[in-house]
Amino acid sequence: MNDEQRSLLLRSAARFPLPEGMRFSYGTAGFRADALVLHSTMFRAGIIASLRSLKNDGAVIGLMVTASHNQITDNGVKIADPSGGMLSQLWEPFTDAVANAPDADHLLRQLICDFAEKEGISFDGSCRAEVLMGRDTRPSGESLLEAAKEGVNAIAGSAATDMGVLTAPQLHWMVRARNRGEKASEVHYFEQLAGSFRCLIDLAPNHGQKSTISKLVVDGANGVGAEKLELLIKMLDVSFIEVRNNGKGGGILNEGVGADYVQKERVVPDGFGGDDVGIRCASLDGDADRLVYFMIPSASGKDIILVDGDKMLSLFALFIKDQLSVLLQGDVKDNSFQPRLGVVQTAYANGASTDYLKRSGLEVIFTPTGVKYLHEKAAEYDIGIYFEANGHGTVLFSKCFLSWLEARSNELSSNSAGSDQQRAALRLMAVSKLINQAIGDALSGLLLVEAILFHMGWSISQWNELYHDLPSRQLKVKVKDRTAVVTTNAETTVVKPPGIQEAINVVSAKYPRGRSFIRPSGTEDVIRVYAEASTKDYADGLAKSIAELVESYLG
Ligand code: NG1
Ligand code: ZN
Repeated sequence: MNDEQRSLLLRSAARFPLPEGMRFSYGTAGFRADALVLHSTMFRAGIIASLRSLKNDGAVIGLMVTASHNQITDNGVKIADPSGGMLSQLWEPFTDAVANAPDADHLLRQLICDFAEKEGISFDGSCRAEVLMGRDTRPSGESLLEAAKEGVNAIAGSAATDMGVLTAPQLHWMVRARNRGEKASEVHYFEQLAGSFRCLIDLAPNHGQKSTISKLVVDGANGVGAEKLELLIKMLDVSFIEVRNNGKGGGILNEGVGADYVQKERVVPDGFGGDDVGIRCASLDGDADRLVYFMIPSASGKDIILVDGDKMLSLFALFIKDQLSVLLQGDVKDNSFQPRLGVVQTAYANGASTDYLKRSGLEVIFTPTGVKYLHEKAAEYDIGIYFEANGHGTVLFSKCFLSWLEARSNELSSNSAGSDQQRAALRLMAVSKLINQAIGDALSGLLLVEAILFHMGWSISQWNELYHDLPSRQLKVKVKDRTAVVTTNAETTVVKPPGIQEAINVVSAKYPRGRSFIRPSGTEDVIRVYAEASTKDYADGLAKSIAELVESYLG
């Protein structure tokens, strides 16, 4: 590193001092905290993104300013790798160390210089870094994004491109597209989603009835997803989707609205009520990477019937498996290639969903919470489908599978155009374009759900009947030190503090179909408790008992 670069870094870093007494951790999904204390973190995340780009020979890196489903006064930052996926876990310890470096000197000499040397990153100008940046609609976003830009600019020759207000998955999609040499603007994103959605609708057995698709009402969490969904609807030129909670009516981001609220509280979000009984409804979260569906069963209560990420996973898996089996039917020549289809869940998946998926002949694997783990696992399959119960997930198609599919589709179009097999191939190709393969995306997920329900001719109730969820309950317990809880076995077993797992087992065994686990949250300062059992009262009772155990061991 030459003197000029050194003094540039030192000068810029001195303008973004670390707030006293703060410790930041990259956690489950990037850095998150009260927006007021995040300027140094943003500046440093800008540096990390530039270094990551240099490490990848100038490939485009993404930097998204968002705190997703958290309250409006929070903010945060996620970094997207060249694939469009989350920042490599190998860089997380360095990222944490950079975020917590006490001063500019420490940051430069003890961290950046050493790390760059170890990673073979050179600052000689032979490679230029590029960072694409986006932010959600939080009021703090603009000034925090400026701080991140300064971080990028502190590495000479780096370019920060501000893409403005975007959903997190849009930014990840753009990073992926740019690095694949594909068109990567917002218009291209909308065109790809709209085009592949239309294609799936036109390939549906009942395509003549597309004008009869029943109404869908979407809760936009008063966030960026609402704004972007409205644009997408214009491009689709459809009238069956109505967007509510778009932030224009004075509602506050994520307050009493949004996918996290609906999934965790299981109640009707603001803006919905008695007039919506029986209608297909959906909720996005604050950065539109999560999606859940729900129904309001009666006008007289706040309860909802939740159709969560597990049900979406099951719907996608069922459709893809069906299309795959049609495509592979009786074709001796191509039977040599047997695509591997796998589904990935976390311990939060409802036990009934796992039973259903296994009964349907699917391979089910578990990982710890956080899409970075699920995504990595799903990528091991030809078609890997992953979802968290909270509605964050996507479908990944391997390069090898997509080339095979394309060849197969070309062959079928010359030999048996219009056959069931050809249509199955075209549907799978359309799914691979509609679904955001960089990361879970509420907008593309929503269009895929809609296309599959139309294909099947199903209402939301019929979809919901795929299996019956076991009643479940989630609680949060505030403790002195959440890091005191250490888990293993995809977070289903606690190894520290000693004795608590045995106590959890004893309590859970008292409830019919009782299952519960605890883990430290990666995004909030709490221990999360999950419990399920054969009735709602049992699930509530089990969750409460486990929360009391946590308090007695750690309170
Ligand atoms: P934590 O706070 O680590 O539980 C939450 C979600 C994750 C994931 C991240 C990122 C639950 C129980 N946990 O993580 O699934 O979505 O936020 O947003 O929903
Ligand atoms: Zn989110």
